[in-house]
Amino acid sequence: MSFRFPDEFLWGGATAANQIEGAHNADGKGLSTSDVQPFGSFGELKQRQAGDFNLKDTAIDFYHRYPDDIALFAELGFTCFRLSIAWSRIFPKGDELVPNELGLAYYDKIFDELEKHGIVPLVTLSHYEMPLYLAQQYQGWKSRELIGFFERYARVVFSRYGNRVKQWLTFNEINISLHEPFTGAGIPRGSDSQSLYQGMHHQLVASAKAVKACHELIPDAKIGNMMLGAIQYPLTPDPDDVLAALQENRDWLFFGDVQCRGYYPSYMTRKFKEIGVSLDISEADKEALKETVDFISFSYYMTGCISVNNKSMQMTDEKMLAMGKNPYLETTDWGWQIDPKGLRIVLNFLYDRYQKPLFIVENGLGAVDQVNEQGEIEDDYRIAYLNDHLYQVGEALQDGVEVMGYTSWGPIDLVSASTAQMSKRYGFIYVDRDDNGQGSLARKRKKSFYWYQSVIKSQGENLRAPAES
Ligand code: BGP
Repeated sequence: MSFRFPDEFLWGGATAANQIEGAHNADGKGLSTSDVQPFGSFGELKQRQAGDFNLKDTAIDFYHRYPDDIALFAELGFTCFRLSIAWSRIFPKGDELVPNELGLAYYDKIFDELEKHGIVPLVTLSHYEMPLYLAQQYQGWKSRELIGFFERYARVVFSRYGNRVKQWLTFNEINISLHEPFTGAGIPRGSDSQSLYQGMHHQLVASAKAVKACHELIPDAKIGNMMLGAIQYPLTPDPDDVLAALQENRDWLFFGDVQCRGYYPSYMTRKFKEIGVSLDISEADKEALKETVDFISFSYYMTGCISVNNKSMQMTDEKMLAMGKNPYLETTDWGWQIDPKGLRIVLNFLYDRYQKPLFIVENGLGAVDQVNEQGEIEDDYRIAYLNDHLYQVGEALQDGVEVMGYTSWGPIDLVSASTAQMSKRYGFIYVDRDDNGQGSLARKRKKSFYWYQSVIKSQGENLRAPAES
């Protein structure tokens, strides 16, 4: 690619506490919602019992191995690392008044280490977990009280780390709770739309309050929202399909609209009426929502199709997030449709809609890797996937879209969120651990490690045009 990404473009990788740290009950940490999801975010919930097995209890032991892992990120050339703080390390139950000092001290060490290597942290306040106690005692975000608990937590971490952390995100994939309410919001599964949207409203208010607190406490910081950016295309030009795709996309854009514009979009008034939802929105809530995010972040893995009348439309072979099949696209081994150009489309689409800087904070290929006889991992498929997506980011930059950076998902192998597997690997760095928890946890550079290193070094100049163009 003759194009060079801007000098200030941030390159890195993204993770979440519960998928890498392990040490699930160390140093005063409380149980989190993730600790009762041993089968992943869409799997059955299981109350903790002595001696039971949960891959995430140790995960990849980042809790203890972070100095070596961060050194590897530095070797890759990362200028940015996305991680999340486990809320239950800071407030083990969630409704305490005083934070857990040992939990706070742990993240001090992480930020020190990143600083040592000149890597800028991008921190998610809540990535698919919260103190379990809040889910059990308050039914999670269904309760308005969580707004105050979350604001207290946010203020504590902003005050503590504000001198070193200048980039923040509020809730990971906030829109996913409409599909799976327990994982991100601790709301009981099977709750009706009224409870779901009320819970989402509480989260949106809490997100805005965190934005306000961040602006107050760290004036030179930027804080963004985070959405799962899976755009839906109409399967055919039938206006019914086009309208259905518009409406389907509004299910996730609704969150962005509130977080970027500061008020509910008018199309939700009709929708709420039609589905019989009547929200409790106070004047104070409306005022709070006016504090909008500085930038928009999103994850990008796949796109889907929508059709109303076309009976021949098939669904992807994905148990959790099945989408309408697009005849032009291939899928990953986990049934996610691979659509590099869709990333350029989403970037342009969001920029046209909001005119705010965008940050791609997740993208990557979950695949089974084989260690060959020479002990190497030749993950050319991952290189191809990432090359094609990053190439489209370059195209979007040339379209004039403001893109702050790109953090690929899981730069080091980690436990998958949806299926809680180690075998669904995303990393440039291999971790010797299998789905049963067997393995030495040793780290090893894959072929993609050297590839990503060279992409960062060349500021994207060595990305190759996709084969078909
Ligand atoms: C996103 C989540 C991540 C992550 C990723 C990949 O939805 O924010 O936590 O895990 O998807 O999904 P999976 O791990 O299920 O392959």
